[in-house]
Amino acid sequence: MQQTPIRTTAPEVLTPASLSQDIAITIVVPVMNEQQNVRLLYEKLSAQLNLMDKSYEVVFVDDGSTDNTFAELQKLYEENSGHVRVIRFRRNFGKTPALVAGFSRARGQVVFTMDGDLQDDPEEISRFLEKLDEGYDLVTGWKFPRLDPISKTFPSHIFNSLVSSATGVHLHDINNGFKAYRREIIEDTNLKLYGEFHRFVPVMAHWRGYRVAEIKVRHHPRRFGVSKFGARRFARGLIDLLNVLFLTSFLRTPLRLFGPLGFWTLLLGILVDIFVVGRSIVTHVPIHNQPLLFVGILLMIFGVQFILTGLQSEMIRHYAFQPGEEYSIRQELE
Ligand SMILES: Nc1nc2c(ncn2[C@@H]2O[C@H](COP(=O)(O)OP(=O)(O)O)[C@@H](O)[C@H]2O)c(=O)[nH]1
Ligand SMILES: [Mg+2]
Repeated sequence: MQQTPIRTTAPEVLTPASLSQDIAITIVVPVMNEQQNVRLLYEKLSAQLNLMDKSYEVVFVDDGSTDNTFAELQKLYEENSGHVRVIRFRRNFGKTPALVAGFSRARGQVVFTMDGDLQDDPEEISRFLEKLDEGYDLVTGWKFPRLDPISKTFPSHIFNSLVSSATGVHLHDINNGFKAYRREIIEDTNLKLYGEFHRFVPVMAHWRGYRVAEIKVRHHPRRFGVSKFGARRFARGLIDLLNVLFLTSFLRTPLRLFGPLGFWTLLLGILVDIFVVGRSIVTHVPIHNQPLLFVGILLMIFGVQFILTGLQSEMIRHYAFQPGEEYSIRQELE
């Protein structure tokens, strides 16, 4: 891969894996119950990567599969040791932890993530690399046309529009598992991935100043096995969106969110009660006979609570602060 001539800043933390970077590409494949797919996928992947003449490793993360996925992976490992690595979780922990486990072991200069169900096409790998060479740090795939049932594509469309308008990161297919990362991103200890945050990596990476791009990729319908992403995970995605919005905009300055909110609520409460008092002077209706009085009181209490929440959040922020987390360096000339 063509690199910029200027030295890139060394990762802040050197993991043992990053010390032996002699592999061009790592492909991390999270799998859950994909017994019929993993071998075919590996065969396609290795054929493609051999064709491209790149050194590579494929890290499968078996996330508590209850079928024969692990047995299949074990066979693949025995037949292709050196190229295949397998991590097996004790139980199902979710896609994000699986990707994080894969990242922590990846040795490649470029790290791909890819679904294990043969819906992503390994032939697209070279197009991802070309895009990275244009100077991007993260390239994410846009399944086009997407060959999934409407019950998946419709919610996904809504989700993508929501994320796009809420975050300002305009991607068409944020949930796509097929992505390529420059090593720096996966070594960035400030990109904290937990819960179901894997889908928001482009948003968080963009927010830290990484250059994010999208390319259209070919997509295949699922042939074997079943989809695991249904309505429940969609709902979790929405909650996570709110969370990510908060984390990327106000985490570092919580009082800026809660302060104005509290101030305006408090002010509104005060104005409402001033109005109540004024009205009682004019109409001689005692204030305690005016239900609006209590609305005003409630608003004032909420306002004070918001401000206190903001101050408490600032306190947590103060103690949790770590030097270096508020910036992200692209290059250093020294
Ligand atoms: N590690 C892990 N992988 C998962 C989990 N659920 C699904 N996957 C994998 O994520 C990829 C995409 O899942 P899939 O069910 O095809 O989702 P869809 O393409 O959105 O229908 C596949 O490789 C699955 O095996 C999970 O709970 N943990
Ligand atoms: Mg799929």
